[in-house]
Amino acid sequence: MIETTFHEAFGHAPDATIFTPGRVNLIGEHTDYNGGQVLPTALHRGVTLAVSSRMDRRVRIISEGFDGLADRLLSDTAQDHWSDYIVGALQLAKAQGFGPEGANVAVATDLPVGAGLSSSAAVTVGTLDAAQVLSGTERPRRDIALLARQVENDFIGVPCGIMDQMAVAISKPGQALSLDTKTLDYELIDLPKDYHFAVIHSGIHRKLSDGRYKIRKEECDAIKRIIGHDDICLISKAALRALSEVDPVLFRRARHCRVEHMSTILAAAKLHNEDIHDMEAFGIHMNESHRSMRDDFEITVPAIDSLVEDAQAFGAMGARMTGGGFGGCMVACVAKDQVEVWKDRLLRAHPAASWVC
Ligand code: GAF
Repeated sequence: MIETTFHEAFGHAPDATIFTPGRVNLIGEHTDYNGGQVLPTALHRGVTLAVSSRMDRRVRIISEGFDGLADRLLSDTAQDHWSDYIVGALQLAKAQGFGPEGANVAVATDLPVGAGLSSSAAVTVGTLDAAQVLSGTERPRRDIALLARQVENDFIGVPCGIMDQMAVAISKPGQALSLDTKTLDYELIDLPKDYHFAVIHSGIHRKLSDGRYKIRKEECDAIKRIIGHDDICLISKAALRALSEVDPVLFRRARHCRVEHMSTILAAAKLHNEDIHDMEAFGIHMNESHRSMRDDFEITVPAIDSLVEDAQAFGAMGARMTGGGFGGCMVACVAKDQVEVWKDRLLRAHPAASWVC
């Protein structure tokens, strides 16, 4: 129990306990910093924070998943340590006028580490929510998501988009968040009840801060400079053709964004019915998305390609890598009455992989 961990570390009960879900993205990868569409959903698994205020501008954090107690100053800079996400979020909350002077925090998660299921977004959004509870204030969910991204971008130094923070701040398990990342307009769509979106960890751990995500972001920045606007997902056919003559790598990156954005819009429209034909179409979009991530955006790895291929071959409606790439998880859409058989077969064929949910 997180309250017990908190009490043992700090000698008193927490003032608030907050659960924030992780997320899995069903389709729409690397579109969120290019003005495109995404379709994530919250998981039942996530991050729980127990908190109380301090008055001495210190942040003391005990984690059930990491060793020891982190003893930080509220004014600290990032130290490449797991506690940075909490310190950064509390610092920003204070600067925005709703944070405590310091805090005691206990953190626990049942999300696998390094799996690309947005544990860091859950920690930052959860910490900002904790600051709201401690200060008796409430801001719109979009604002909390934007502040959480600011922590990642400016304090941690990861140039991520807005998908993860919006997903964990707004969607609930069983609901997909169909989000336009340019306007932040969104629709919550109930997921079809006869299908399960299975999340399987490849066993390959990755960190967004390891540099490869940043390279893709820099390639997209280069495309933006060439085409003269930020909306790579809306790049015209003519501009795409012109790009293919200038730089074949950037051409493939841009083609991924354009195709992925369109597929995400079309796939979201299919979710409104339980009809098998719609779910077949949804699955085809998932499969195409994986192909595009593998061949054009080049963010998959052979072990995940093989996991995805088998997931498709063993009867999923569709399957794809999910998240920033280079490891982490696969998501597959499977008819509920086939999940057990499908899962046993897939995990037998891929012993390094593990079931998340
Ligand atoms: C990571 C990032 F944090 C998101 O913003 C998004 O770009 C995703 O990778 C790829 O779609 O989760």
